[in-house]
Amino acid sequence: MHLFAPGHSGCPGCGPSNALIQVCDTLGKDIIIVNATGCMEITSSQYPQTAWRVPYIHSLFQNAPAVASGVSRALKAQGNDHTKVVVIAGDGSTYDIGFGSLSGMLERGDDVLYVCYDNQLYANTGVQKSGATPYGASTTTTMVGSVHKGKENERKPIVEIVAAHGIKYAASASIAYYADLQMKLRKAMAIKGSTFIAIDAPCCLGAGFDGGITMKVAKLSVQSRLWYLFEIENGKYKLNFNPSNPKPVREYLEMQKRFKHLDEKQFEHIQNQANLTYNEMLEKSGLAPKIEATAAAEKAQI
Ligand SMILES: Cc1ncc(C[n+]2csc(CCOP(=O)(O)OP(=O)(O)O)c2C)c(N)n1
Repeated sequence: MHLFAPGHSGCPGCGPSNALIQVCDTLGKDIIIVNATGCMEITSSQYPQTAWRVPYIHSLFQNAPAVASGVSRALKAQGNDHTKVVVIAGDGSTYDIGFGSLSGMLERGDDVLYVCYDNQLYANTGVQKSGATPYGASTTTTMVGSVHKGKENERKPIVEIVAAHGIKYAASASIAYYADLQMKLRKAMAIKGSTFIAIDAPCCLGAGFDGGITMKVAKLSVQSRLWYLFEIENGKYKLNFNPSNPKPVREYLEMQKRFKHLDEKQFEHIQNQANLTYNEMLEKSGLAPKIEATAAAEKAQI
C-alpha cells in the first residue's frame, strides 16, 4: 500500500505525484509531512478527502520550513527522537517565494528533511516561470513573440545555494532513478540536522508533453546532462551518475511544447551551457572533464 495514495487529483502522468509516491514509500510511516502550497497540496488534500496516509499539515510558501522547525522542536521537547519532519515543496516555493524561510531553517540547522519536487515552473497557478525554469522555456510569463523567445536567463543552482548554508547534506535526484533517490532519502533520514533533496519531476501539463512519457522525459534530462544526480556531503561533491554517452540536448528539448519555438542559436546555447556546467560539475567532483569547453561555448551569450 502506497503511503501517498492513488485517488489524488494530479494529472495523469504527473511527475511530482510520482515523486511523492517514491518519497513516502521510501521514508515509511514515521514521518510528519509539512506541505507548502502548490499543486501537490491542492491535488492531495482537498477537504474532506486526503491522499496522505502519514501525518500531514498544509502550510504557506512563506513559512513551511518555519512550521517544520516548530514541529521538529516540539517532537524533541516530547523526547521523540525518531519521527522525521519532512517538508514537501515545489520549486516556486523553494527557489523563490519561500526561500527566506528555507534559508532561516538551514541557518538554524533544524532537524528537517526538505524535499523540493522540481517541475521547473509554477504549475498550480497556470504555468508561470520560476527560478527553476530553464533558459529558453516558454511559460505564461516568459512568452514567445517577435522580441522575446522564452526565458532569457538560466536556472538557479539551488542545491549549491542550499549547501552553501553549511548543512551536512544536499543532493539532487530524479523520479526516473528510483534506486539513487532511495539511497539519498535514506542517507538524509539518518542525519540529524537540516538536509535537502531536489527531485526533477517533469510536469506534462506545464512543459507540454503526453503524460505517458513523463519518465522518458525525466530520464533524458539526466542523460543529456541538463539535470545531474549529485550530492554535496559535508561540503564534498559527488557525482552519482556520469553518462558515458551523453545524449544531445535537442532530443530532450524537442519532446516538449515549451521549447518548440527554439531557433538554432538557442539550441546551440543550451548545448554549450550543458557542456560547460557539466565540466564544472566533473571538476568539483574530482573527475576529469570529458567534453572540452570550447572558447565558443564560453562566449555563448544570447
Ligand atoms: C505568497 C504567495 N504568493 C503567491 C501565491 C499563489 N500561488 C499559489 S500556488 C503557486 C505556484 C506554486 O508553484 P510551485 O511551488 O512550483 O508548485 P507547483 O504548483 O508547481 O506544484 C502560486 C504562485 C500564494 N499562494 N502565496
